[in-house]
Amino acid sequence: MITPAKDHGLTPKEKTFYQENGYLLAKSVFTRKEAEHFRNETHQIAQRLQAAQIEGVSNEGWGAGAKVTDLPRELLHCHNVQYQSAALTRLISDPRLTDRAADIIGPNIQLHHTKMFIKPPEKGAPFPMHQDVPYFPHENHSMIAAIIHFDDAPIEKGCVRVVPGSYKRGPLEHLHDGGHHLPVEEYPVAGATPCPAEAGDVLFFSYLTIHGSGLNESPQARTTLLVQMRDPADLPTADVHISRGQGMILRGIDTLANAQAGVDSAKRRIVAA
Ligand SMILES: O=C(O)CCC(=O)C(=O)O
Repeated sequence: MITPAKDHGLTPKEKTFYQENGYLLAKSVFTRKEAEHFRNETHQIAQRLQAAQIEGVSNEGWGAGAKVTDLPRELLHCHNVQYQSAALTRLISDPRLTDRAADIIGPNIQLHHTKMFIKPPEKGAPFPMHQDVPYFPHENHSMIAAIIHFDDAPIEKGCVRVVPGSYKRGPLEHLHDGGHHLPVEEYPVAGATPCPAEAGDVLFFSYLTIHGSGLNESPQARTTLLVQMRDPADLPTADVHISRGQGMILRGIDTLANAQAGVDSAKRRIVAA
């Protein structure tokens, strides 16, 4: 029998699944009504940015997406949406999200970045299979993504796909053309395990888990917010992917905030800069 979690953490069964597979689809973390509210917030952000002709909001996704499909591709995208919507600021520190993340990372959770993706109907861009580690490597590999689904993401909408257990292989060599990705012949998107999700579900996975997603071929948009989080004591090993808001504590405390000058705090300044 599964013992229900007392807070918003994972059940023992979910923890075991994550440890074995390096990913977990947590069901109904948020209600459908809440998801609809967040969906409206993200679509309004996209509309405002497009109206203001902000460059890069609408794009073809990764260049390497062309290796996955010959069809037209489009992605609406924006980093760090917590600077654009108070509702989304509250969402990323919601205990229903962070308590679950804490059962994977540990009690203290630090934001790396957020990014919203709207995969438009019929041409929502695919992501070739990859690990996230080449984008922002860290010493202890505590980094995880939580993809919060704001609408249903069945297979035909280009839901996220994973290679179960792949995080145990550690960082892999990637190709670096049009996004860091794995060879598409060896790692076809269609060959990976689909994680179809419903509005309000959250998909957690390690930055070492091989993942990607297919084209949205359906008549409806797929809308998600990806929250990338780490243990604050886990330091970056490269001065890359620095963005506004990085370092915000979403749960617990920053265990290195009071570190005296030294190797750790000096390295951390790379991130905080
Ligand atoms: O949202 C998706 O379909 C995949 C996103 C992804 O793989 C990434 O941002 O690293």
